[in-house]
Amino acid sequence: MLTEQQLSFYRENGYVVAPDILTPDEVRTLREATEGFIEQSRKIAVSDDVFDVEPNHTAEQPRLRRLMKPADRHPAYAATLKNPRLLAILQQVLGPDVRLHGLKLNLKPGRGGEPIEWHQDWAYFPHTNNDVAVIAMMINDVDLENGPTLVVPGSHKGPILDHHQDGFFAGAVTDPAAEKVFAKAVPMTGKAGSISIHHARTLHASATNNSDRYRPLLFITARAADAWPLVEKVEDINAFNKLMMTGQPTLVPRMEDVPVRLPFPRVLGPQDSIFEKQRGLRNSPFQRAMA
Ligand SMILES: O=C(O)CCC(=O)C(=O)O
Repeated sequence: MLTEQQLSFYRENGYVVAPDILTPDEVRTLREATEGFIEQSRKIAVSDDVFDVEPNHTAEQPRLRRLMKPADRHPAYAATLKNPRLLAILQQVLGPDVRLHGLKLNLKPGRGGEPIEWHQDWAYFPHTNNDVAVIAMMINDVDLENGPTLVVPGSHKGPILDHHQDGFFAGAVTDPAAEKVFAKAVPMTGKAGSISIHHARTLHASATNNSDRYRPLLFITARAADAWPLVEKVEDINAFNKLMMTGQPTLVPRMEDVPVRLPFPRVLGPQDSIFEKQRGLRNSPFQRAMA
């Protein structure tokens, strides 16, 4: 569970890091599973439905940046969705009734693992109310060298910035005026077994991995059961209700006065990956810093 202090820090700043949430055994199982998938990715040359790899990925030097649908690939990842400590924390943050939005594993290989550009998750998936949050589980230590997630404190209370370029959703902030805001960012670092939580409206990015270590982070995105998605189509209510992690579903969305800018039109196909989508960004503070 989060302490009162951690919870109020989260509410005020839109993020918090909490140490020692996963047990050493849980961390070991997640790490072994993850190392296994890095090994397996040697067999593929380009990204497919399971492995999303960097352009310079090879069998000799595997550069796996995301494992798709991790809960379907290994029981260690699926188990995190039922972990009682994580569920209790989600209830503290989102209320008693919590629905999964998604689980993803971002790996960020060492020696130049790609940055993720500044964005707000809410720009991808706005809901009818503010109770949407992301837990990141640190499977290895995350430090300043290996590409921690960076967050702008308090930005969850601000506007949704423009994420469009040339009339298409670009998946990253394109407003040049936002750069003075990025300068206020802080890194979310911690030992393996720690978690970070950020609000879906919090402005965040992640830096290049300059270490020689992988930086795997397993992300649970979750929402209050009454936070209704404005983009994801709910066509089958039974399937939608199977996403309940704890508590009761509802047919009564809770409406709040939230800022929304829809992520349309989208670029479809392989470009729909956050990495490929963001690659087309003309005004990237990270690419400028590396040039
Ligand atoms: O990998 C990270 O540090 C951040 C990931 C992220 O923001 C995302 O995948 O939306």
